[in-house]
Amino acid sequence: MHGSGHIYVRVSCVFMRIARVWREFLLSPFFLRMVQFFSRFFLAFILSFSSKRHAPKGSGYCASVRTMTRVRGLRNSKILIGTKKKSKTNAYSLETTSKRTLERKREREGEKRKSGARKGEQEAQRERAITTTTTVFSSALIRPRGCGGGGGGGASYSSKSRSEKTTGGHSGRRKQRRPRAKSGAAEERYSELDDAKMAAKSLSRGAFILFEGVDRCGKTTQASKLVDSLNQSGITSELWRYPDRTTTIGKMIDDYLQCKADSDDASMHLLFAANRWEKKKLMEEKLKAGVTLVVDRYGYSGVAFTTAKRLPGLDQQWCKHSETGLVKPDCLMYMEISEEAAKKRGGFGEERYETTEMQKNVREVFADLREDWWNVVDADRTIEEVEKDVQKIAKEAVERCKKGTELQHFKPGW
Ligand code: FDM
Ligand code: MG
Repeated sequence: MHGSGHIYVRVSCVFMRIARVWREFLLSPFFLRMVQFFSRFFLAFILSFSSKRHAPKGSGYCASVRTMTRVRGLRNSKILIGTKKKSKTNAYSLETTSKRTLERKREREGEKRKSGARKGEQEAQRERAITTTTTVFSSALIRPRGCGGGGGGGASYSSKSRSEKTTGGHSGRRKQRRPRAKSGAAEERYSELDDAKMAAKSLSRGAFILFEGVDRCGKTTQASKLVDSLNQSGITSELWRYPDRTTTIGKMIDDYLQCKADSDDASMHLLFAANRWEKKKLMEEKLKAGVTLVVDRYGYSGVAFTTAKRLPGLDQQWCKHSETGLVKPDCLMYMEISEEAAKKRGGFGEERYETTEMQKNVREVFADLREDWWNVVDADRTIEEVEKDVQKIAKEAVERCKKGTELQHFKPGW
């Protein structure tokens, strides 16, 4: 009995000690703060689920709900609950003292305001653009000729004359600007037709007119006659010849043709092509600047003369390769002459390819190269007769290019 009584005493002592520690813990300020913290947190948590509709905008209630809603999503937010404010509507307001949260909130609100303003601005711009476009294109009115100043501009709008009218003609920048459409003022409107003409005008350029054929076919005569007549009729044109014997490459070619120097056939073919490549940029610039180029021989001669040598490896395909990427002519006049008519025009000169056999082979290759779009001109006739045809074909090409077409280039394999 004595033993069991001792055990009871010891157990009760342990319990008493635990109860004392527990009491101390419950009465400790730490525990009280914990209780306070969690009860307020719980209250705010419940409030965050209740409808915001019941509380007036801007009230503490709304703020606390919003804060708590966000708090639920914020892991490291530090919340101190100790202020229980009563708002006008008796709603509870919870104050978060997390500076970062408040800062972020302000930042976000600032951004929202900014993007809102930007959106508003964009919207206004878009509306303005739509209004302008509708005003311009829905209008069937074509600006009366008289108000645009007439002149070389023709039907296309003349921003120069208009801006000169309005600004006194002293603003260079404004001259290039597109005129603004003002509703109600017929003079300030331009039509869709004008726009199309403007677009075409930007592609307006000179024509690349090419003469090809065997020796003695009269292409040099016709080419120079054409240039003269085009220039006389106000079409700026130049006569170009290939090979261009004036360049360094051209001089090497000249030596070869005059049998002053000998060289490998493949490298000679490439030299002839290089002679065209070295002038490609200039050719494009001239054409884009509106100059019509009348060219005596080009890549077709290059392919025809090298292929005519009938050398292994130097076939048509190989010969065409070096021409790929060069400017393609807009108009090709192939001067077709019979062997008899060519013979009547006098003997060949001293140059390398001026032999009957070579010319016969060249003629065959040209026949093989011929495409549907070529203009085959009967060169057996008199100079005047041929000239008539040549001029008609050339003027058509000039007109076509003046209206506006993009420059063409030789594609791989052509
Ligand atoms: N020729 C011309 C070529 O062999 N390859 C070319 O690429 C070119 C443009 O050079 F017998 C030849 C053709 C001709 C010679 O021409 C010079 P002209 O038009 O006869 O001067
Ligand atoms: Mg010749």
